[in-house]
Amino acid sequence: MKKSLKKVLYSLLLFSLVVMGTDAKATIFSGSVTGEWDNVNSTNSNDVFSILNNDPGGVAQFNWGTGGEYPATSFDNQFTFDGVGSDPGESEWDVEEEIAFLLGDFDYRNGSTYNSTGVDGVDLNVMVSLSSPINTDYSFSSFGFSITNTPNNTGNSTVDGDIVTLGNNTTGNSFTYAGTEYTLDILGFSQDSGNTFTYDFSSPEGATASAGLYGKISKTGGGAQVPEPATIFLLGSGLLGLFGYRKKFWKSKS
Ligand SMILES: [Ca+2]
Ligand SMILES: [Ca+2]
Ligand SMILES: [Ca+2]
Repeated sequence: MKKSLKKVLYSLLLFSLVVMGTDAKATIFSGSVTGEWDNVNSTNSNDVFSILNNDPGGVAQFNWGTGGEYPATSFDNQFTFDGVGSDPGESEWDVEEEIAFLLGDFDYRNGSTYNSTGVDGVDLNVMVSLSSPINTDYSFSSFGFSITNTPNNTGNSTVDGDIVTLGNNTTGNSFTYAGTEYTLDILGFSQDSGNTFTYDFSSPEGATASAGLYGKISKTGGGAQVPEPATIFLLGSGLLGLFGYRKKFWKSKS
């Protein structure tokens, strides 16, 4: 009886060690991102806006309105996006699947403006270039940014602040590597280095609010559930502990 239990424990331990040794490593992806503003949603013929897409070497910029309304801000409204690894000498992103990573830095300068009442949104096209494990460019479809311009009538720049919302109907974009289909999903904005995400945030009148835009690469459809090495290690050490305990127990009894 004791021997057979020992045998079972030994085989379980051996099995866990073998599985641990052959466990498929998660793929590590690296590359760079550039962004481009596109497709302004403007519903008023008096609207004033412009796009300057210069992310490789600079930033992609979308401006709207004419500054000067309140509280004495001379500047207009501005979105900028600066993709990770988009500029010469800038480090690329480097991440395993299923882990959130920074796509780029987004700034929202909220001017107090005229001539922008009908500017309701703009699209951000995110181009992700993979440099490893494959060298390919993927152009991902547009992610819609909605703009809520609130009236400036309280005199409080925070209460009067305007809101930017990332369309939460953004669908993931797929690519294939080594016969496996992966999806890049946009997780949203984060203002705490990726700990929490939100689809919207506001910028007070006359101020600039910044956030990171984060994404995640996952196997499409979840893929096969491979146990994490850490889980197997715990299982292995648990068995070791159990085996050690049994050994000690038998010893003291004999
Ligand atoms: Ca750039
Ligand atoms: Ca404003
Ligand atoms: Ca406002």
